[in-house]
Amino acid sequence: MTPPPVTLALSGAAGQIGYALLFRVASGEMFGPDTPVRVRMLEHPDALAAGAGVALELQDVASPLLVDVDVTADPRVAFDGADVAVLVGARPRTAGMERADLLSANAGIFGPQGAALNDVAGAGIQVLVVGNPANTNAMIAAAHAPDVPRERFTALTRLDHNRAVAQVALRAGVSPRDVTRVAVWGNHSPSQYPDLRHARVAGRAALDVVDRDWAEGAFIDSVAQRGRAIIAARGASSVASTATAVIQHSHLRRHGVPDGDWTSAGLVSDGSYGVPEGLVCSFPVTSVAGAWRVVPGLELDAFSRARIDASVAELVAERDAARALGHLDPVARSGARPA
Ligand code: NAX
Repeated sequence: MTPPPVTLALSGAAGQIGYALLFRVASGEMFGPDTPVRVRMLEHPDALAAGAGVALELQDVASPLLVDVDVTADPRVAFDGADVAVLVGARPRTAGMERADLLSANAGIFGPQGAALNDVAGAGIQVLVVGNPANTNAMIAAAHAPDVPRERFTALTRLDHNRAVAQVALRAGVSPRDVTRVAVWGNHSPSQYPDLRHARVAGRAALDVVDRDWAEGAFIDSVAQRGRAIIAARGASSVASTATAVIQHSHLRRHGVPDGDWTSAGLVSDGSYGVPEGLVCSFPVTSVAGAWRVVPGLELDAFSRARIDASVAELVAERDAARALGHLDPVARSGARPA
């Protein structure tokens, strides 16, 4: 029997990541080979024509899974009845822009999008924020959606997780499939902490396979600076690898993480591991019945604690700046959806 269609709302759909993602959605990679999908492309008004062009091309693959595709600049139209919202469209930092300006510009996007999700999205809406600063944008969107459970808002750190797995596999000379229990903690920024303390390589403790100096130095830098390295080499930021990570994030949530392994995702903190409640922080996670769960009970030594605290301090600073600018002011429940 054909499963019911999934409605995907994708912001920034005419951009680079959108273009890399949509055709894979249409071929069934994101929601499964038999699951029909309705695509709602959300774009900036200036990019509606480009979005319409992408929609034409999407029709041209003649995918039997693609029920329909619409393009709009109105979040309330794009998110109406959506099951999954992937929020990619963001304001990039441009020359001379202060951090506060960047936060404000993005709050002006993610606040109203959160409010629209609150009022019109489907009952089971799941939100993945990709546009940077992804963690704080997710926190702002969640703050504007008081009727949507917090755990439905996530920020993408699966790309960082994949980068970490790949570096370990290269170092150890094994397949990425043999590298498990890597964790990425903190902000999706150069302050992040890719952690091998609990990782396994072909069934052995990772730190018995790769040397500790590398794990605490060059490895962390190579993962945390990977985005910059790609921009320097390619002249453009990570696109196809980001689309892959979006697909995997969605797939792992729905179908679960393989036994004995975990992935990483930015979740609204419930205070786990001393991360202040309400921050959107990357944790090692599994998925149970379609809901993310932080991996409990991991021991954190002094090195890990200091690394996590440093990245969390950056998230606190972003939150405080957003709060000072009024972007986290309490929003009344609209009553648009049941509690
Ligand atoms: P592009 O500039 O190619 O595309 C962005 C698209 O967003 C554009 O089509 C633009 O018109 C649209 N947009 C702008 N404002 C909008 C709004 N208010 N509503 C809807 N759409 C809007 O950038 P791309 O390479 O696709 O990257 C997009 C974002 O992903 C950036 O913020 C980037 O920093 C972030 N990334 C996040 C990653 C992660 O792992 N979390 C990794 C890759 C990437 O760097």
